[in-house]
Amino acid sequence: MKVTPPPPGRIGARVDGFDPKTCTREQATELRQLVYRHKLLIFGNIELDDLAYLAMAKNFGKPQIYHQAHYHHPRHPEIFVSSNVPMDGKKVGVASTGRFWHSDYQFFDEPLSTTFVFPKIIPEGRRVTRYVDMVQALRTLPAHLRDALTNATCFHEAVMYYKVQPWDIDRAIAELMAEFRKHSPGAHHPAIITHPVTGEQALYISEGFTMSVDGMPHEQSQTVLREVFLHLNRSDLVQEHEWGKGDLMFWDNRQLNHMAGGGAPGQPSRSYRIGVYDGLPFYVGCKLEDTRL
Ligand code: 7UC
Ligand code: FE
Repeated sequence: MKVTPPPPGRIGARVDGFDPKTCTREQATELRQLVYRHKLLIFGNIELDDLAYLAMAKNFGKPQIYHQAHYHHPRHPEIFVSSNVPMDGKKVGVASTGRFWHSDYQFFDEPLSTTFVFPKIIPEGRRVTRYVDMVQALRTLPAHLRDALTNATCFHEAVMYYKVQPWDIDRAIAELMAEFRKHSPGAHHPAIITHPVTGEQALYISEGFTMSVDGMPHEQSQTVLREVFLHLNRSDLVQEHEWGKGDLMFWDNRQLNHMAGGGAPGQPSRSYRIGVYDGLPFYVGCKLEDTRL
């Protein structure tokens, strides 16, 4: 295996020569240490069928089953399908997921620690995923925002990104939102979190899911968040990573916000995500059910 680390101050190591079919728990443990360090790994030259992908992911922890079943692969519920191409003549998964700044499952009490994404049908055009290094974002955060967020918690929810499905026709948006909130009511987390392995602090706020700063008057909370979102869009913080056939992405949700970018709009595209709980608390002080691993 050949690891090419990113230039200093950047995220993302390239890993060549990784064979997912012979991956063991020990090797996965080593690669997890590498992802905590570089925040993102891109494995090159990967060929994987669905079962082998799932078997590999299990070495890294416990695969997640997404809370909405219409995202699931028809035979493997652990595979979250982002696709605009039918499978066996049927709609599969959800088209163009995650095209907004977020950290996966931030809106649950136990967020998703790590994410694999494996593109299966590669769209035409420039294919990138964008990331913001949230450790760097915290280091460069203007002092008045850091002061406002120190010891604060924020509320996160995903209802605004519910993707309307065929069976929702003729139903009121208010009813769809109430139904969504029943099984996914949102979650509160510290605005600044401490990584359980590296001990580094990161800002844990995203434009997609973070709704408010707890206990702050509404106007003030909106102002603080708007300023934080502007900061997170700073061109020196946003990093683009291009991908193509055979690339397998793996990243640490504790330290990154990400935004999916397909190819050109409307191009056929399909990718398979497997979210993996790594068995550690999401942040120091985060409650964890011990049944994970
Ligand atoms: O369809 C999507 O963009 C999915 C998004 C609302 N959630 C992904 C996640 O794991 O947080
Ligand atoms: Fe995502």
